[in-house]
Amino acid sequence: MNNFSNEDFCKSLPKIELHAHLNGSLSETTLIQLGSTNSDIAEYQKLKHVPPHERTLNDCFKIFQFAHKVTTSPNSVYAATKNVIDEFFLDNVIYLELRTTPRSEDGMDAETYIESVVEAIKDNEKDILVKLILSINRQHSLEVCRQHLDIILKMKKKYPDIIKGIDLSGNPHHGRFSNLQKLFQEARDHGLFTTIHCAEIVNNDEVKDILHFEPDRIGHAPFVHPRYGGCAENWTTLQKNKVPTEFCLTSNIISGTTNLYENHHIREWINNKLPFSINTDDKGIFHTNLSQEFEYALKYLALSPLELWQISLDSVDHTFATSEEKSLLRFKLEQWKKGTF
Ligand code: 6MZ
Repeated sequence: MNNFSNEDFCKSLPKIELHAHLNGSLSETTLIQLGSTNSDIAEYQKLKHVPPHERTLNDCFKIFQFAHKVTTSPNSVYAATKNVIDEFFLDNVIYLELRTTPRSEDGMDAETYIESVVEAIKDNEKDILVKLILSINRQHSLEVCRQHLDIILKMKKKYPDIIKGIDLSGNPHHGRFSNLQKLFQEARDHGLFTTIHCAEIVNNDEVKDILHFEPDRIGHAPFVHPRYGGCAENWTTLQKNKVPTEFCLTSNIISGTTNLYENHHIREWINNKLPFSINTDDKGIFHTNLSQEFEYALKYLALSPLELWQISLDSVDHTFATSEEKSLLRFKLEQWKKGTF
């Protein structure tokens, strides 16, 4: 193998990012460019500096408003999206599935919001393939979720090559998947892939509903395995369904769902040979990037460089890309491997 340091290896490895929320991914440079005040920037980045035992998942959800304050016009949403894509490209991410929640602001309705994100994706000229997942926020009323789904379906018809999936996210202390399941089924019937944030708190009844729905992917899943407060029945279902899980190591550490990288629940997936990908979640809020997340996996989970390459390759299977696009991504990874190992 080339004489890479761990850091250089993880940076150079072509990577697949499947779980990145647009407004949580804004960098300090972007916040400054979009006119954030110094105190708002400090608030947006504050989690990093709060001692672990004093952070909660609820604290994280207060932080997004500081990004939302500056992404209130079509131009700022466009610029934010463009910067996020460029930053992932510079981190050698070759495929990015960005997700975001439709939002209405004065002078920008939810359709215009989505159009602005799509425009930035269409204008991307860098060598990174970008797709969009639209999020339903579980904190919203059923009526708002319904309205958002109608807009999402309309936009998906207009941009079928870009808008690929629908996500359920937001504060897990609010809302229930069972109340929204029909909407997700409708989205699926219209050809959208589904990914659901799952078990960010201990909630075995909801996890059961999510796993029986058999989404294309689930996000995080810290409290599914019995060792972490999940129940045996759900773990058995997951082992049977083999739904790919999107892991976000640093996000779980900073939001307090995991205490140490070494103890991360990803181990159960590795030990049981279950499918997964490694992702950033909110690289701005959690001060990370995908190379760093891979480096943590190398360091704390005792994975080898070749195993990290294999994770990148396997992640291609879990993308919402077309089979031609997947072939191209696999080709890039194989080429890189030939020149590296
Ligand atoms: C659940 C999350 C999240 O949509 O405005 N979001 N939902 N769990 C997480 N892990 C900590 N991280 C982000 O990006 C910000 C929104 O994404 C969801 C939240 O609803 C947040 O408001 P967008 O681009």
